[in-house]
Amino acid sequence: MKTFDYLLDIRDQKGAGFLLLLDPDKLVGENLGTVVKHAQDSGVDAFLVGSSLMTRDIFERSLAEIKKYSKVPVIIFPGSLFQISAQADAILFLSALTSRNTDLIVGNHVHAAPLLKQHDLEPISTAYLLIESGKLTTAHFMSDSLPIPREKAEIACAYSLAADMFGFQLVYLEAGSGALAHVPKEMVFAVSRTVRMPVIVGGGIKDPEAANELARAGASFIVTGNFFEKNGNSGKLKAFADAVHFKQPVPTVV
Ligand code: 1GP
Repeated sequence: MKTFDYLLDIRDQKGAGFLLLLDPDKLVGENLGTVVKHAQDSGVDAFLVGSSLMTRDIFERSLAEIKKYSKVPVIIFPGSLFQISAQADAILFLSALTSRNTDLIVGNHVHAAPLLKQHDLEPISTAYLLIESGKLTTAHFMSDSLPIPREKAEIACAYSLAADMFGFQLVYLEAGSGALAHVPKEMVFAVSRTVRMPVIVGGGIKDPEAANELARAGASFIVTGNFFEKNGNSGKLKAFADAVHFKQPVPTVV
């Protein structure tokens, strides 16, 4: 089964999917096997692996370790062309539509595409939209984005509609890792009613209540990372997963 189809199934069954971002740079010194197993047991539906800025040459090694223990898909969330690997199940083929750097809209993709084909790595075409979130995040800075103002849902809708018309598979509303404020639920609601494609929301989601609100507003997938990189918070993974999986299973009639 394609990873994208798996993700759609999860969304349909559970209301929304819970994706955990593993940034290899931030997990130095951690036992990745333990992290992965605990996340799976807590209800994480897939792992995203990547970083807006990697300062160590540990991408392949980290990915191998994550793949070794993961029973759910491992999807590259690339911060650069250096984050491509045959070891993953899929890659978010990101076009940073809010960027002012054409290489990040379509440019690096020309270099990447033949490699993805050679590796038989499933690309999931993703319109990546940076949303204003209270401070300049690494994602905003590195993607050279002019972020969409948080109260201007209509701009996010228009971008998403254009992305839908181009045929993107996903739209990612990104507040940036460690954002002060996550994407507003009103924007998630508006975008998810405007386009048919699934909406991913990430950045600055710090409690299960916010995750639940965003999922109920229409996010198909919720991404968190930063919160669980901090000591002592991994025990809250299950509460997040349960909050994202808001749809109750339909009882079987006997
Ligand atoms: C970043 O959306 C992700 O792309 C995760 O953000 O680290 O703030 O949870 P956080």
